Amino acid sequence: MRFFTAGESHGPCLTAIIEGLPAGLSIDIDKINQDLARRQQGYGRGGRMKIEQDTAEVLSGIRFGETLGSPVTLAIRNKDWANWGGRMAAFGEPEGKQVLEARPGHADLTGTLKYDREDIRDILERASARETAARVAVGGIAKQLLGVFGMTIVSHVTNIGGVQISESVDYASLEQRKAGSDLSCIQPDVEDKMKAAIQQAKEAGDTLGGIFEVAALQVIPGLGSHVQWDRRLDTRLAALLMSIPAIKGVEFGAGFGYAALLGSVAHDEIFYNEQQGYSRQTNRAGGIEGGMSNGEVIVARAVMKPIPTLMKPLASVDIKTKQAVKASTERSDVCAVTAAAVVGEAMLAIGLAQTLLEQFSRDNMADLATAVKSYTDRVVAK
Ligand code: FMN
Repeated sequence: MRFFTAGESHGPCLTAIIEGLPAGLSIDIDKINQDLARRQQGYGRGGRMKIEQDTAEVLSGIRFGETLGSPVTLAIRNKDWANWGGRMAAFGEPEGKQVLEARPGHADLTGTLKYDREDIRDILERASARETAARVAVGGIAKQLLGVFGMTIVSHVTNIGGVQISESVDYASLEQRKAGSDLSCIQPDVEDKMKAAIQQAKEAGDTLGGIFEVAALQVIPGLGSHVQWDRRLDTRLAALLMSIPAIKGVEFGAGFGYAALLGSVAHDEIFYNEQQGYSRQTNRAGGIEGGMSNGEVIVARAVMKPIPTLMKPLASVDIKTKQAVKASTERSDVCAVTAAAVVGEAMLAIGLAQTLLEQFSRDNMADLATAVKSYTDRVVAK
């Protein structure tokens, strides 16, 4: 399963083309739209999210609620296009003020030089994380494929600006625990502190980052492989999570915490009984050993840097005059870790769906289900 996204932040729409989905997968568009709505939420978001009401439109590949095996095209219209049509027109004379003050931490300066543009807008429109709405739509389809095989994806925010949760999580009840939270945080008292930190940053014209955790439950064991570097499941999932704008680190299971552990306490001991088969009492590996899912919950965390657009801008240079200036201020989020977590869910779902489809490559859902069942009957029932 391959996918591409296209579209500028203030262009007419975002599009995604997904190729390689089996025919006969039932698609519930409402579920995709629910994820799109979740990506728009989170305390600390900017004004743009109040304008948009993202919904996915199907342009190809789905008929009467089922995939056809042909490429699926999804489109998400940008409501803000109504205000930007002139400035973002495909043809005609340039309209509107050029952006010339490169923002530190964004794609502005390097992108403008590399692509030989005069207006930073030519770069920022695509570098903007508005693009991640298209990925969430693709992830919505990947989640529905995984759902056929009992796999589910959840996420929550564990740290904002250094304010960290202290409780450990039972992933099966995660959704209930974070219900009603504006930040996807399971601890209301910690969430209050996170909100206060965001508010304080906002008042100071500053921004914040943080950490989110994504988990995949009921994963079929043996997805991925130890035999080649690029077939390792952790290789793929790390790359997909790192591809989210502003994500600067990814870890699985105990992750960077392994540095402080002895081998005798780092690894998950293996047990066996006839009813349950193989089992473990701990999951420090985060569900992946030897580049393969081991049947435990897959747990990954990603750290997001603070948003680069600051209302109290940093020092920069005007790319035309080369004079010292303050960086540009585009309408912007103060903190978007909660939204990034929804994108993280999508990327995790996409990686697992891609691996599943590579491993059990079939053109239709009936054949895929038969292949997966014959495999799981052998591997899981042992
Ligand atoms: N950066 C901004 O400057 N303003 C924003 O409003 C903004 N919102 C974001 C929302 C989400 C969900 C995500 C994942 C990122 C957001 N970012 C925002 C981060 C930038 O897109 C990102 O820092 C930029 O593209 C440069 O890429 P890099 O940080 O990976 O180097």
